[in-house]
Amino acid sequence: MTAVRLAAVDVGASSGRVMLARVGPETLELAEAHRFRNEPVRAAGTLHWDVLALYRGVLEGLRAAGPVAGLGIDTWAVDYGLLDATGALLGNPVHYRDGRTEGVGDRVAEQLGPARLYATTGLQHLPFNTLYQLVAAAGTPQLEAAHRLLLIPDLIAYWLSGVIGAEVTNASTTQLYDLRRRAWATDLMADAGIRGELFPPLREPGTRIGPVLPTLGLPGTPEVVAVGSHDTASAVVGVPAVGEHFAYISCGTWSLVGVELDAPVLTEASRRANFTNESGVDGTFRYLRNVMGLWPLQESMRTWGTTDLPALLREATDEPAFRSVVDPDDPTFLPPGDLPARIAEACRRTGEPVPVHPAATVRCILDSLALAHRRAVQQAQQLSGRHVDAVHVVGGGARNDLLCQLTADACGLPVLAGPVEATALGNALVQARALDAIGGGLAELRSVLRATQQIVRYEPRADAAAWRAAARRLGWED
Ligand code: ADP
Ligand code: LRH
Repeated sequence: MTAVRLAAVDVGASSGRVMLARVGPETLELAEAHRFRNEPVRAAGTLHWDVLALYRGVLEGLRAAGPVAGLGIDTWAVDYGLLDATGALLGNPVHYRDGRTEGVGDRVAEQLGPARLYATTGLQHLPFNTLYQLVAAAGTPQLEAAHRLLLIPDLIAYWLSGVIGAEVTNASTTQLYDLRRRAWATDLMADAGIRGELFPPLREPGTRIGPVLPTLGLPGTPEVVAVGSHDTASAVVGVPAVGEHFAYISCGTWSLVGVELDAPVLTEASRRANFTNESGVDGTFRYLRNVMGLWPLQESMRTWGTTDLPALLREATDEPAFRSVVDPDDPTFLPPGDLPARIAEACRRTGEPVPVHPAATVRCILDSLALAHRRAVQQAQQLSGRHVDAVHVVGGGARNDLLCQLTADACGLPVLAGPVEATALGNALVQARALDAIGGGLAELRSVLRATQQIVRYEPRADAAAWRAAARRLGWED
């Protein structure tokens, strides 16, 4: 087997990138061909993804990457574009942070039965699950006219290859996918008033989709490969863990905190704790909870008009610990806007000291996020019975020294930070395997990661009592 050149297209909520990878049994090299901002646009009161700007970024990146044997696409989950009968895009995809789903999720879950929903889909209740977005869009001319619904990575794959399909790891985030039958949950769709024929045939990660359309004029004729097209699925492939006793935090705009399992956990306790069972590569399950992640920090920086994150983090490191803590998953933090004001308001509501300057707000965000990481790591273990002895942090958050140390302290476990581009690496590894440039299961793919990628270890400092006390302030521990 010789190493192949591949392009990994990874579009996150804050930025998109096309990474050029060289992958073989002992080779895993990654270089950034192109990075572009992902800037949502509010128009006529609705928050949209600028999907054509993203597609342009993808094309520019593929041109910059040069000839490759394959390319794979992953993006954030749940959102979709609608196509008419000729394959034309109907309108701009709506952003999951748009307000259209307000109140819809609770009502629909009640109607369909929360226990039935969980038993069928295994999914946590998030207000923006595709199911709820589609119910919110019911009756709109756009949805009425739609012939097909494509999740965002499948939409980009369609534009590149002309082939329509729905990759399973991302389909499993819609709350319209039956995780045990590994098929669309057509009964649920019917009961929710959603047309089943909108949904294209499913395809497994690690299968070939087809060659890039020659009319695009891209270098070579790369094969478009279905990877874990949900970015978190690719990120978890890219976790350089040994064995199974590890937790992961895919830490970027969101923190996705959990364990990798061979079977879903569908107990009532798991449902009540709002843990999700998303389908992973090689038949695994991502048993995790969405934690608000670095979004409050990103959005605070936007409010302050600053881009100098390293300076802010240096100042936050010198701030006193645990002065103010909030629940990062407070639903008021979900929509875009003035996050520093909302954090101050949450502190006022709960009797915490109100942070008075940006460094104090940043420290509050990071202490609170580390506490939420602690809670999710503990609960993932309790609910799944899987004991963990280390926490892997991957994604942009792995560059945040303060957060990694606080997470190690909060969890009382070593944190292994990196790779930052785990998602692109997981994407490239699955492509390489589909193109026969590398063999083996997830354990073998991860051993290539460990041999080639830089990982930083943070040991927990002995202040367990202080973390317990802080968790008590949020009512999370007795
Ligand atoms: P997503 O895929 O959701 O867009 P990423 O994995 O790219 O997110 O992570 C983005 C986050 O990484 C930013 O919100 C920021 O907090 C963090 N980050 C990026 N660069 C740095 C840095 N130099 N130091 C610390 N954190 C960083
Ligand atoms: C992370 C992510 C996450 C989803 C959210 C919508 O980028 O895919 O796994 O819950 O976006």
